Amino acid sequence: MKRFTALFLITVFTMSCGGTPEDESTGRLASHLNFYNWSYYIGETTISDFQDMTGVRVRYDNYSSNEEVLARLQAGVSGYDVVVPSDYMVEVMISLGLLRPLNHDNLPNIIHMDPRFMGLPFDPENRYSIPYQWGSAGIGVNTARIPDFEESWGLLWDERYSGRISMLDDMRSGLVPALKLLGYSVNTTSEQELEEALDLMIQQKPIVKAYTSDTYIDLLKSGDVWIAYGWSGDIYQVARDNPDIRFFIPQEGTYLWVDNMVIPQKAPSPYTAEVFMNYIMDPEVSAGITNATWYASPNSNATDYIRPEITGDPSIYLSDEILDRSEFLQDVGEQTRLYERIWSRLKSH
Ligand code: N2P
Repeated sequence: MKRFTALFLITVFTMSCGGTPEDESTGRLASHLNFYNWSYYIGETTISDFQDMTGVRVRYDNYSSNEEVLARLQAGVSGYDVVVPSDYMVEVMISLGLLRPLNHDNLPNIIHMDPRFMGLPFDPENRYSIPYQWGSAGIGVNTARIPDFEESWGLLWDERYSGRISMLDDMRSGLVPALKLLGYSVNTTSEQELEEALDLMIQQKPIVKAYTSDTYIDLLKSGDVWIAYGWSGDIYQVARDNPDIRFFIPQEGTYLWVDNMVIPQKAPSPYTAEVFMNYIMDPEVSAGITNATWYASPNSNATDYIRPEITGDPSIYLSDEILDRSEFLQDVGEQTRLYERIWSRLKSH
């Protein structure tokens, strides 16, 4: 009897902490899944449908930069089952041993994926990562306030719009407009080039209202910001309700990214995480995400379920030609320190 009570107490205790554990051998899913994703990056019913289908409760939490996720994983935060880093960050995380290899037997929906987004250099065999969504960076403009402008990164430096400009807030994407204006690569490791980019950013700082990678959506909506450097889908999400908002890719070129689902090495429920990843690769589920976020889907079979104004928009579904000549961010290895220093000098200036 005593033994029974003890067992009962242990069970109740475990359930209240982390819920029931998964068991891959019997196919039993965990009672909870912790999903850590970019903000404004999910379909309307993506999570609730998964919960209804499986009975797994999803704890959903958001971030707005790759460096934020990396810092958490490096600090040993072990609660996440699925996170969604971009290309270069997958490479960084693999090299630091922070990710867990995937069991492809649990991912049969992989057949739906667009081959152009599989086997990319940061994870050539998709051992650790499966693409989630992709897109570009550019500028959102409130054309009611600024009817005429040149499609250049230079718009972000136009003093007439002082206090109405917002910039992405991380050391890699944050430097892209300055590097592109100067004609340099977004992956430069030249100290000289980065110093020049920093000078430009310092010159711009007094007219910038905010460095932010998530609140610019609200700032554009409210009219506090008229020119936002941001990611394609985020700006399209504002434009959907306000036709005065326009997104463009500056003529100097930009960077593209693919964000990818990965399982951290210390994930509490890696099998349930794979079941979730497989669910996301279902064409209709992936289309549901694109229809809400206006980011492109890396799932070939999702196209039929995506609204035609999205698949037909050349600034969202970029042509192969633009894809070929655009840069992706890459892991710059040791030189990451240089970027960290440049970025913190900008912030403390
Ligand atoms: C969604 C952000 C898209 C991620 N808010 C950029 N990699």
